[in-house]
Amino acid sequence: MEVATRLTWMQEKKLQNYFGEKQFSLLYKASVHGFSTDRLLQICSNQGPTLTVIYSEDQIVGAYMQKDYGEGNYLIAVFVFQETTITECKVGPFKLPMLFDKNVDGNLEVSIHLKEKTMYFNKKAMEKLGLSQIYISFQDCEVFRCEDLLDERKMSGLTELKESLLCAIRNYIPYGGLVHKVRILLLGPVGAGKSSFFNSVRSIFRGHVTNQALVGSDPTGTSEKYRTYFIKDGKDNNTLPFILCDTMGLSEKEGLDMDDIPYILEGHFPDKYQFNSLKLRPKGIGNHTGCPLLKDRIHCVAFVFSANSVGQLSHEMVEKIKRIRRELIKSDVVHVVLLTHVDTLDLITKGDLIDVYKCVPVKLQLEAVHRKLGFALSDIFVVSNYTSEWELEPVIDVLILSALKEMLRAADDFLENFPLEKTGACQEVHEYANSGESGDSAFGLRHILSIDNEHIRFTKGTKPMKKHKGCPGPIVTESVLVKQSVTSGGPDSFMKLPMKDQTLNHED
Ligand SMILES: Nc1nc2c(ncn2[C@@H]2O[C@H](COP(=O)(O)OP(=O)(O)O)[C@@H](O)[C@H]2O)c(=O)[nH]1
Ligand SMILES: [Mg+2]
Repeated sequence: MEVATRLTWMQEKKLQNYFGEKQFSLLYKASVHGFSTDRLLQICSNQGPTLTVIYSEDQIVGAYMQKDYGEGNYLIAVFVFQETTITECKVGPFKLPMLFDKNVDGNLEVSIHLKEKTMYFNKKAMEKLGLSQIYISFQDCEVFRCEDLLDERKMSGLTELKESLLCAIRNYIPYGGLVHKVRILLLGPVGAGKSSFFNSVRSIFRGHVTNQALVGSDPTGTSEKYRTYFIKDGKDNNTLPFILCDTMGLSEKEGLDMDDIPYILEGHFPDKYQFNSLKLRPKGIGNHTGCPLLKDRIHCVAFVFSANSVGQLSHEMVEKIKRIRRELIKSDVVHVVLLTHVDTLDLITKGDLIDVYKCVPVKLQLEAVHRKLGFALSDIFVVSNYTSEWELEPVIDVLILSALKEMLRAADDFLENFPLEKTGACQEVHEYANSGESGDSAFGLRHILSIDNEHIRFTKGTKPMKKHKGCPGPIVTESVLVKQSVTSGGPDSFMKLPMKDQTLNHED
């Protein structure tokens, strides 16, 4: 049976951080292994640094030993832990096992008598530690092995995990090859860390910390532009199979206009589109990209919230987010949540990021998001963005890459369920071809020579299609427009219709 500590998560964390970001493994517990010094020394020798914790009625006291019991004379850090405060005083130097020697009363500043369940402090130590008596009686005593949270073994495990995530993301092919790159929309309150997330992803694939997107520059977020970011893999020209779309932040009064959201989702806004706070959004296509294709639309939405403020989202903001969620559910867009700023939560250190979902303050925030906004716990991913670091850290990279991988999965779910007929592709091509529209018809489909289930043949020199009547309307898949192949093709340029199980060789 596993022996459990009496320390609460918060107490353990506080001690871990206090003694230099250590991880504790419980070695000995007097109430289980016996109140015997011999037994304690037998179990706890040759274990490296240890922390001894004594539980009295109303406080926790103890000793941190930086060296092994078997070694020479050393100083010991004795501490008293009351409520949230740790008071420490150094005692010694002496041989560490002497701490448990009953016969040294008066010779040492502090000693622990297991059999009698008492701990002794001389007057000086008592005063330094703010205690009111020289003897404390206790109920239990525990000894922990203390290891660095991020030791070499863990670091090499993290590096391996990072490499496998990088490999999975680089080799990702969107579902059915329906598009070449999936578009992930980052949506969330001003200051949540959307732009920082893009910068962090870019940094990881660049191999060093970089900042392309402007971060935290405009607290109102009102002058922001819509940005669609391609990300290069390393320094070569290959771009990765996803595009991060960074929006103006949501806010109670100003910020992103809710009416813009369907346009963003359908892919009407070009890169650098200036959000129009005057609501002069032109009807139809106007300023927006002519006719969005399946590749232009959003395939996954990542809501971004800061872990240290998600609990305080206003009622208006919560309602806004719920409205957007309803819109997404209506249009079958799969969405996830990114919880940023996790590094700023109380007691969380870099080492905790290894097992971040087990940390109590993180769990509390996950539950708050779930309760307040209704997102499933399994759809919430925790990250710490690169904001002040100079160098990449595998532990941060792994969190960001894991979240990104989940977003690609979500995009695949969307593509898998996206009804092909909804793209309007096959139907429209047939309709136009059969309607006999000629001259400057919207798509110049008079240039189609023939259509079968797999190919559309065009006459030489067909112009790229510019306009689509009725836009914004049904989305046309990328293959129908075939800009490049039509203009540069031979007498009978042809392209494949977008069958779900086919991979289209089309350059963006
Ligand atoms: N400590 C910490 N700061 C962050 C994190 N993400 C963003 N920030 C900071 O939060 C502020 C707002 O970030 P920004 O990316 O501009 O938010 P946006 O408005 O959602 O694009 C900036 O000062 C960032 O440096 C994070 O994960 N941890
Ligand atoms: Mg931003």
